[in-house]
Amino acid sequence: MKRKKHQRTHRVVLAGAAGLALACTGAAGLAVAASGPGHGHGQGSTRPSASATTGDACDGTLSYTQLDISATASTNTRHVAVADLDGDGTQDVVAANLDDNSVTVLLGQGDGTFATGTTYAVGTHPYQTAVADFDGDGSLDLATADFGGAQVSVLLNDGDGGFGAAGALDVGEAPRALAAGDLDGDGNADLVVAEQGPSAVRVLLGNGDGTFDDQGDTSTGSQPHGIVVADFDGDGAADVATASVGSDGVSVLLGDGTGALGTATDYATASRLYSLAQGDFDGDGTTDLATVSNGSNTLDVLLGEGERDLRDRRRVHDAGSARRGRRRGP
Ligand SMILES: [Ca+2]
Ligand SMILES: [Ca+2]
Ligand SMILES: [Ca+2]
Ligand SMILES: [Ca+2]
Repeated sequence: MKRKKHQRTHRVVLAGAAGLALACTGAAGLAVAASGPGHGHGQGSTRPSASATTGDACDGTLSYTQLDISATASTNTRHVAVADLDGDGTQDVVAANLDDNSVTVLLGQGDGTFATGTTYAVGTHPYQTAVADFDGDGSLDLATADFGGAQVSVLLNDGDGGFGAAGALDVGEAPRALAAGDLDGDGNADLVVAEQGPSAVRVLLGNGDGTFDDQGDTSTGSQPHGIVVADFDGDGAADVATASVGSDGVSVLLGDGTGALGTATDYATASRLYSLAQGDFDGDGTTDLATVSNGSNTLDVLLGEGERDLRDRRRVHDAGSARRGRRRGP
């Protein structure tokens, strides 16, 4: 296994954090937002907390200042996302409040601090938020996976970082995660939803006006808990990958460019996967995957091979051990 040495490790301890997001925030440098049940779970005191650099660039020279942000009185904020929601060039934060059936939007003020949060009602038990421009007006909108309600809530941006009443889309049971991407290449943002109940991913093709066409379910590994959209085989069409909490593996479903997904190919990993991230981690130009295991406290990195041959390009291998990919389904 190849290992790259890192010059420096930065560690920030956030007790009980379950979600984490990082972003360069212009003059404020790097902002860190974290969330989790450990912050007073069940005591009505959970809130997103944030730290920011005191430097003026994201150059790896970091010092942290703890910012006490009381974003919400609700409990159990499970996920945070970072995006510029009001278009002022400064990154903002949106927190999904699992037990308050709401999201809280914290607008960044450009100096590492955030304005008082504004909370918007969504469906039952929102577990994760995805950010994209669903109505094509140039402002980023929000969608939540409402775990308890078998719904996805969509909140459209008014252009200033404010959001209207949530619209609801019915999906499969126990949606745990969702991601935005353009599955059919029409320029409109689409959604993919990881459904823990049926162990499937649902594709919702965006019409570009904030509405979606439901394309139905495609099976994944057992109980998907994380989901990403990226082009894993390099054919220009968006694909989907999910991380399973129930079957110790990552499923890759190749898109055909029309919004349809092929049969999942599963890759074995450590147990109880809770989240999934994509990126080119080894710099070879192909898309890789990283997933963390709640069961064994490990990080699995799956490096994409990206060959054009169909059989080869379905392969992803585990950076830490021999390839264990196997074809799923009949
Ligand atoms: Ca902003
Ligand atoms: Ca929009
Ligand atoms: Ca689309
Ligand atoms: Ca592809």
